[in-house]
Amino acid sequence: MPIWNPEYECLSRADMRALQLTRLQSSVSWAYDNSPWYRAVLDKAQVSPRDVRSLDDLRRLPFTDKTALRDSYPFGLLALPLRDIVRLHSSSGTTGKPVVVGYSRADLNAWTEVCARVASMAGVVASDRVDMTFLYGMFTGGWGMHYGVERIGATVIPAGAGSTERHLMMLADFGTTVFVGTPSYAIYLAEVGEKAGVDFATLPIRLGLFGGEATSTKMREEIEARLHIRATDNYGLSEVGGPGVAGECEIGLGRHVNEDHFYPEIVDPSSGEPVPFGEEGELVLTTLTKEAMPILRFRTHDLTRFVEGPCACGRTTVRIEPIRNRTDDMLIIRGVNVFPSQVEDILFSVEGTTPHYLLVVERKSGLDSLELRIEIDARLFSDRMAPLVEMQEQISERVQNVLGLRVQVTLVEPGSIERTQGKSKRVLDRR
Ligand code: DLL
Repeated sequence: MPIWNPEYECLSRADMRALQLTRLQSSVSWAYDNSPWYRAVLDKAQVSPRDVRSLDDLRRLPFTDKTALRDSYPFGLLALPLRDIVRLHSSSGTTGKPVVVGYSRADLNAWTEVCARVASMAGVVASDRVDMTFLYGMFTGGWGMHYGVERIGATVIPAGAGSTERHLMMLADFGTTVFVGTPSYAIYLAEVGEKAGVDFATLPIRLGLFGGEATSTKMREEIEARLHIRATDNYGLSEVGGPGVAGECEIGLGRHVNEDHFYPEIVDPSSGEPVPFGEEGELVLTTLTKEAMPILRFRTHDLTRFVEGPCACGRTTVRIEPIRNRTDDMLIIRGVNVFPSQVEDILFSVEGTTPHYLLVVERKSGLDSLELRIEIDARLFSDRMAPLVEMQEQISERVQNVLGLRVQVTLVEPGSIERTQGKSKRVLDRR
């Protein structure tokens, strides 16, 4: 498959490192000279841009955490005056103030480039018709992928988070070939379509670009089977600009990082020290080209590992494994550490479950309790209780065996767990 920008995506390792160093040096200097926030942070840590003589010197710089972005709300991290900012986005923080991100004209151009790369990597070509189902608005997903896909020359259908019936109508009438959105929404679209009698096998749709949240293997297989498409995954986050940080090529082993724009490190979440290559840790990103809001060593909280060796697709950019967990997703229940994805994998290993579930955590008489609510296949919902009880027992036994945790399993009616057009919420922590 063609590579969007071989000049950068296929650089030799030595040339990439040289480019990264030059860009890192100018990015740190730029932040120091133009962002009073970063000047204060670097002065406090007693490091100056001149101390960055090699890529390893990056470790001498302090981390940036989400609290820095919240504390500097709204414009404290900008390194350009507002008259030079041509776009603002913000992340959908559930508590407190959102994180605000500013872009200069050059930033928008670079963002479009990295989004074009991930779309092209996934297989989007100029003749495609692309249904954008991400929310347009302050969320970075809609606009970022919109411009990326448009740069490739494909036809963008900017329907956004509109009505599902309308998406289905356009899918048929416009001959849409590519879906862009969250995996949760793809499942929902399949569900609504199937109910309305749509036969996806007969529609031209062939490819899905999923991002914004993790996709489990089961979810991915289910989407592929129900929508009759090939699913791909891409990753990004608002703080460093939005989608376009990393994407999946046709080989599918890891996600290529656009490392000429984002310098990735993987560190031990507790010590902050780099982990040996190939071991799991927290992804830390430094922007190498952002003018309006350079970010140094951002703690993403996303857990991943570097993938060894060159990729058969021909790109030489470093790869990371798909992200399943965040450090701050981990629940501690009666002293047991549990990632929601572990529970998800167990649920999905049982015949007859669906991808719709919710983990409810409560504290009852001083003790934590975990309830797993899961929708089951409509065909299993009947007057006969025996198969349901058996299934319930099977799930709780597996959870007990794998996680050493007793949980309450509640099988709920098909359609009773809330559906979303954006990112789904899997955990309800009532403690
Ligand atoms: O979700 C940016 C984005 C939009 C990426 C569209 C891809 C496509 P935020 O709302 O700031 O930005 O959320 C960022 O979402 O730190 C991850 O925890 C999670 N995330 C994003 N993409 C993936 C993915 C956008 N492909 C946070 N796999 C990140 C797993 C993902 N998690």
